[in-house]
Amino acid sequence: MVSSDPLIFKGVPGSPYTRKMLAYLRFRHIPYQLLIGDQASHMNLPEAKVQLLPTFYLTGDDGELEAVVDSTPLIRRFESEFLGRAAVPQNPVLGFINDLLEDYGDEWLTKAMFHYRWHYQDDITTAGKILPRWSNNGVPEDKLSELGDYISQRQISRLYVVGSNDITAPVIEASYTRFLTLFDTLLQRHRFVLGDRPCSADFGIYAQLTQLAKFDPTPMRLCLNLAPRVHAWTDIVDDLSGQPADADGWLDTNKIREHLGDLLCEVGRVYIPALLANNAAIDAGSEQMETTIDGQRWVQPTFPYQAKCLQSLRQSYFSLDPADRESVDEILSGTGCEAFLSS
Ligand SMILES: N[C@@H](CCC(=O)N[C@@H](CS)C(=O)NCC(=O)O)C(=O)O
Repeated sequence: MVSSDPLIFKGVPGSPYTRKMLAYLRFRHIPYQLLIGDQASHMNLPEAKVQLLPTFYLTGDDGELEAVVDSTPLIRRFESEFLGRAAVPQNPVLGFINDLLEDYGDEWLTKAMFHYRWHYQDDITTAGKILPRWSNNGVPEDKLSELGDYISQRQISRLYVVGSNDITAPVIEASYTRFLTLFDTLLQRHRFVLGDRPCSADFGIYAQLTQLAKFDPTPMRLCLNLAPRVHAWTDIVDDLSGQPADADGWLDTNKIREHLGDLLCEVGRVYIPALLANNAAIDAGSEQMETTIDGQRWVQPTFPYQAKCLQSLRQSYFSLDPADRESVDEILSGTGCEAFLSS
């Protein structure tokens, strides 16, 4: 029988969301056991309805072990189940900004991650070589190379799912390089997104950077050239277990605009328009969204999960009291993010 203490989960190093949870658990001092790749398949564990990495095996209300996925709600669950060293700020205004930026990392930066990995030959070759080894490192060489070809073909054929294609490539790439530069500047002001202690948005952004800045050759080169500080930051966030979580580490709400204005403008420039267009296409019953992002054409299949992201962002906004909502309005004003309320 598998016990839920330490937390048991399945993942691989090439899965950004696995890395997000690992770094989060380390910072929170929550004990865990990570089943890497195929280790989980020998353990008679339950299967999740949607098979994603990471998958956590947690004790449900009925006392039975259940498979749970989705890093963002999992983090909220662990925030209430484990006390101390919080990564979701209690201040509601910071909390909303954290939600928004965590989603940007999870849902937008991941487009760059998937795009670079499976668009350029150099990156395809590296990923095809290493990804199968991350899951099955003991397997003979010929099987690994077969598996590498299989994974590469499968992932290349799914590039369209995240909206990476020849039309959108320039938008994704320009957005990644802008992000690198502005994040580099942000890190010169404070160590993290919401000041001098990490929040879940840091772990979301870091997660994509474990691949973009540290593994896939093309985006890694860009990061080393444009923003070596971001490359180094990714190593630092890997293991923050030895770092303090001082109560005064959080940013003052009146400093949010100054510290995060450029990042919020980037989110408003690309991610919010994508969320709104996706939502409108789903509402219209369409399976395809076609819109303009950053002045250029964007075409991709609709993504129902991201309609949920928009909905939960709106819920998080409407659960604020009027004064906090006003503060959020002031912070978002003119960044493009304020459009998240429009249909
Ligand atoms: N929203 C989920 C996303 C998880 C996700 O997309 N995981 C990827 C790996 S990084 C996955 O399992 N994709 C399905 C596949 O590769 O078959 C989360 O935050 O955990």
